[in-house]
Amino acid sequence: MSAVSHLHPEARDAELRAWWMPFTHNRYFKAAPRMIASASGCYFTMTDGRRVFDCLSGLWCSPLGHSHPRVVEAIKSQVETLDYAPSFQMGHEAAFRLATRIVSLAGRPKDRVFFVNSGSEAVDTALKIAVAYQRARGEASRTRVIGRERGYHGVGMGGISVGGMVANRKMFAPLMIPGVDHLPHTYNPAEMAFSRGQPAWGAHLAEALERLVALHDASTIAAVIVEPMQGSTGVIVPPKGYLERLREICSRHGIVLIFDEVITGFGRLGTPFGADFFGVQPDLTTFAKAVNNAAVPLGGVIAKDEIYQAFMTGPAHMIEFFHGYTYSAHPLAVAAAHATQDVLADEKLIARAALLAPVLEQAIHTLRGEPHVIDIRNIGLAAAVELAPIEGSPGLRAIKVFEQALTEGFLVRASGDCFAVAPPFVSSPAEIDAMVEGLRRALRAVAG
Ligand code: PXG
Repeated sequence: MSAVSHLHPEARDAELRAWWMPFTHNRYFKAAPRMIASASGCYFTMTDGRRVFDCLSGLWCSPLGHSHPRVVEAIKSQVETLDYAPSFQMGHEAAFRLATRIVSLAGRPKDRVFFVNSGSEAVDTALKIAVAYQRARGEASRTRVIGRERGYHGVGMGGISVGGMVANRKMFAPLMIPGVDHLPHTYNPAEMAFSRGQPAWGAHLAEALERLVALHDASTIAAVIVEPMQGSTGVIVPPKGYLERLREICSRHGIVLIFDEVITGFGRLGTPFGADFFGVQPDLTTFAKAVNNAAVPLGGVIAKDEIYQAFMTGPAHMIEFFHGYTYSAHPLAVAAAHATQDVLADEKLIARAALLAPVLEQAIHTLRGEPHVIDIRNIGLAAAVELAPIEGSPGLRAIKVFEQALTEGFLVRASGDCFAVAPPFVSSPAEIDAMVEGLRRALRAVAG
């Protein structure tokens, strides 16, 4: 029980009414609010004092755990020195250093970084770069962008257009960018249920891109955007050979390949980026979340040097790309990112995520056979458990498991009839085992 829920219902309603919460069942939540008071390491503390293990690293964004002392210190000292600096025709040194660090971690030292403040902004920025790049290189007819069913690319107008989650799209059709098409998703439970890591079946699904090229003609297609691993929709892992095939088709037809690495960037798969894990390099990479442990909003796009160079024409005093945000490369976000990158490197946390991945895989697959579990998927330090829906009430089973797990002391993320976990890189194997046992108890408690 939170402090707010101790109030008389009318007082509680007044207290809670003004905030229209994002991606939330507002009325359901406000009837029984779940309030977080503080966070430290892998645990949240609720307003009633209960400690809850953070099974999803926030919303996939806090791999170091919360309030890491080095991140806290970096932000404190930055706000005292330079709280804000305009990034339009001015700069601050730490932002340049951060861009250099990011391209070096990505193993793409010649490439460039455009800073934004969220995953959604990173996606819309990447789509704009792709379309403008095609025009700059004399391919102005390439305006079409291709996403994928079940994809999540944030909530900007571009992101929902290429996104493939129906609920996020259906209300907003008139606002979407025209000329978008979608690849089929790669999930086929009959072929891949309970796979560990990448499913062996499904590389041929990338051929759907050839069909879209045949349908629309390559001369109309600017870019393809995919998450290397589809996170939000419930850890849908690309089949072996699938991303390689997409890469090959894009290269052959002059299509920009965008990897949306908002979840997979900075270590979630046990490698710096998803591109490293799968051995496939995109032309543009979006990132956000773990870049600075989410202590201050920050995102960005890594662009191949060749793409950047296509913009660098015309007189040197002219702006080359008419795009940017008031808070691009915000000093506090950048300071938090340097500290996060220091900790990831000094404590070898990406390697630690790789070491924990088999611990999670082993543990999570022991949930096979628990009530209503119809699939379990995992890759790197991420996993999802798919539940059979309650007839007539899709999504309700996962909400019940989510609530029960919270009672057991574990905060998971429910989406549809699936719940996902992606624990902090600083978790111990014992904490991962305890998390899975907590989930087992929750599954059993809500069975029936
Ligand atoms: N791209 C991808 C691949 C994402 O996962 C975004 C873009 C948008 O990022 P912002 O910062 O604008 O929210 C995301 C965000 C979930 C969950 O439950 C996933 C996200 C956000 C919140 C919840 O899986 N991903």
